[in-house]
Amino acid sequence: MPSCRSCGGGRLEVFLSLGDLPLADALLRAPGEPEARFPLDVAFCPDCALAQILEEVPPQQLFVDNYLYFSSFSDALLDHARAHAEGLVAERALGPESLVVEVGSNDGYLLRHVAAAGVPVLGVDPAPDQADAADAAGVPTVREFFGLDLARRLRAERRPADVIVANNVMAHTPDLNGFVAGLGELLADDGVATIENPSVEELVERCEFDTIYHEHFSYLSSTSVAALMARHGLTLFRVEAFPDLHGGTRRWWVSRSRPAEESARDALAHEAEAGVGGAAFYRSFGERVEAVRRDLTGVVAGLRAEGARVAAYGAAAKGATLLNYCRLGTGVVEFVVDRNPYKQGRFMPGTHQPIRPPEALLEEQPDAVLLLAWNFADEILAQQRAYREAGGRFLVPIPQPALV
Ligand code: DWN
Ligand code: ZN
Repeated sequence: MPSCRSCGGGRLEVFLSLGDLPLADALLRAPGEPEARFPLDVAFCPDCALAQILEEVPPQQLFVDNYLYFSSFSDALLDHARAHAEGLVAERALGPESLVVEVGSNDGYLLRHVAAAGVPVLGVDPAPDQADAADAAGVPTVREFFGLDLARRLRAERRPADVIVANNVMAHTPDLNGFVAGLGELLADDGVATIENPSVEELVERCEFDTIYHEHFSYLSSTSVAALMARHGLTLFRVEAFPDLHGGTRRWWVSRSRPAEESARDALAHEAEAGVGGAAFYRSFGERVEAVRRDLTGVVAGLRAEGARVAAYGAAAKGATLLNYCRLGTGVVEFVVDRNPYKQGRFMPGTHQPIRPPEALLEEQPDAVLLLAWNFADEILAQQRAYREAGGRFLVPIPQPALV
């Protein structure tokens, strides 16, 4: 059993095994392409409260060789990012003398709003196509993985950062301590870092097991984040909750010098009350996941028995986990649609559904569409009004299967 990737503790307790699954974002160019599978086991560390997977797939294979995720295909996410960028500029009184760095900057979806306010920015992201898109959007991007070494070079070559934004990236980093040490190294003395990731509390409570895949090395809570930061001389001083983003997201604000605010104290007290820092909170999760698999496969089988055609919406990483764990192959779910042109023409990992543009729903008018990107249900259901008015129905899989 490996040691905890945060505290090095040797008491990890596996609470969920999803089997050997393909890489969730490794969309195939052809159905017959060879594809690697890796064990997907999730464990809890009783010493620092970090939930984490045991398998360590090389980040180069996960995020560079064949990575097609672009942040700018969800209006809700773009609105969220713009609001954060504008809020940072105002609250931190940023200007031409400041520097804002985003780690995991993808296609410049957030930093472009900071740059538009006249504030110098720097993106950090090793994914080549996404970095090219960021450069084209006026966001200069360092194409490397972030860690202590890069932080030292950036501080020496440029200047300390007044703000570091890390959205959906800290959980994607196998070397958590190197990542956080890098934050501390790059941050100016009075600087702040904002770290945004889905919350493990909602993941467990809403049975969002499909958000577990090899890209997500850690499943974070305010409790585990506070312990991780303290190890590197940083304080968790503010916690914001976004219950509807990515199935329940937290934004953790950290700094060297700022005292904890009420929101941080409340978040830690709430998690202590809910038991998020203890192993018992996770123990029944596996049974509940199995129940969702049974119910979902039952609903889909029932539809097929009535002669219904079933497709899916969202070639999301979580969609790959769901289709593979529930063994929903092309004989059951015929194809997947997605707005991201980089994903169209590819095939889902493991289950090999072809990925087509959303227009295919009106062309083919399947009876039901499994909503793999359930975290954007409002946006997608509104967008697909014509399909629904023509009688089409969406099957929302999480927290339990529901036809809408
Ligand atoms: O950490 C991560 C989370 C936050 O986002 C990354 N591992 C990558 C990604 O995970 P995901 O692929 O499960 O995320 P999404 O953003 O929920 O995937 C949604 C998919 O649906 C994307 O491929 C884009 C697509 N989409 C669409 O086709 N039409 C999304 C919207 C909103 C739409 O209207
Ligand atoms: Zn630990």
